Amino acid sequence: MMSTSTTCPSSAIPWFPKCTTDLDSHSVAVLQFGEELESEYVGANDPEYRRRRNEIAKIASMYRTGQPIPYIEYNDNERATWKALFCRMKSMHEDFACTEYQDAFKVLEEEGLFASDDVPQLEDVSNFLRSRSGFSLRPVTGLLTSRDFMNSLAFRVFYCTQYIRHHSNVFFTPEPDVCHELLGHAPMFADPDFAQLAQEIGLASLGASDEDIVKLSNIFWYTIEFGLCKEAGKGIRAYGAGLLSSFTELENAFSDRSEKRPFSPLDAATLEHSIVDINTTYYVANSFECATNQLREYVQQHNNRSFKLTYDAKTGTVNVIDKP
Ligand code: NLE
Ligand code: FE2
Repeated sequence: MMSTSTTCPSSAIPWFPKCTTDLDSHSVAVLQFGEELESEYVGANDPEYRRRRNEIAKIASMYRTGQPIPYIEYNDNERATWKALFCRMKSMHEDFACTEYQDAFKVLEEEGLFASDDVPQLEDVSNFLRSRSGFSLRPVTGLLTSRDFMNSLAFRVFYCTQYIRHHSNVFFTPEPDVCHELLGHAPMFADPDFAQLAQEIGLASLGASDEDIVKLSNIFWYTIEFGLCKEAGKGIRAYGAGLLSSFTELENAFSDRSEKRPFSPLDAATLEHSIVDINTTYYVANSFECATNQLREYVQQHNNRSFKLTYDAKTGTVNVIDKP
């Protein structure tokens, strides 16, 4: 997932976006198993599925900041995949999802944005999130570099795929797809404390060294993507999107087969993981606020940038301040 286009001599600061329109030049997906569909999971041998994915990806590749996200008319097959996963996950969320997730999910249902019979539209969900936490969604064709993906979070922009997983593997896919973005990520971005945690990871990634990007993307992985948290009276709950959108992953996290550790950014930063298999280790945060403070401290001590940044929430821009 590492970027090659933005690598540069260790003394130079890698280019980074200063505002959301800057994202337009850096939202080109890099392929892993995305468009090439090499993985057994992602419909490699289904030409109709490949055609459809490319069709949807093309829409995302033409997207520019400020435009509404084009609606996709999902077909019967795609809607059936959504419905199967939606119903299965919904039955698990009451026992395993954190309260913030459940609360936002309820509102999404009440507002008619989430229902089992059709795939929600990114544009509608993006508008909902903007009104809740200032986060908005932006369509993307597939996996980006870790750097580009995390950079956008600094501006409260979250890249979302719009294609849907292959119907042969509904309950686990190694790739992000629209089900993962919506069932996993979207409800969490409605919560202000969670939104803050995600933005802090983004801000730390701006102009970071390649080495620090790897560490931050591991932290992202073990929090936003696969994080667990403690809840008073309820024990451990899931807040990571890869758990909330996958029956197989969620079941694994709450079984004895996986290790649970207290969240430590320093530890998570160097813990490797496979991107095609379920995880063997998960980190449990005390709260989003606590995780954000831990992250700030980690960044201060370990992120070796030669400059400081401030974020202006009113204009959505970052200002670079040279370190004294
Ligand atoms: N394994 C997740 C799912 O099936 O929804 C997707 C993870 C994407 C990082
Ligand atoms: Fe994700």
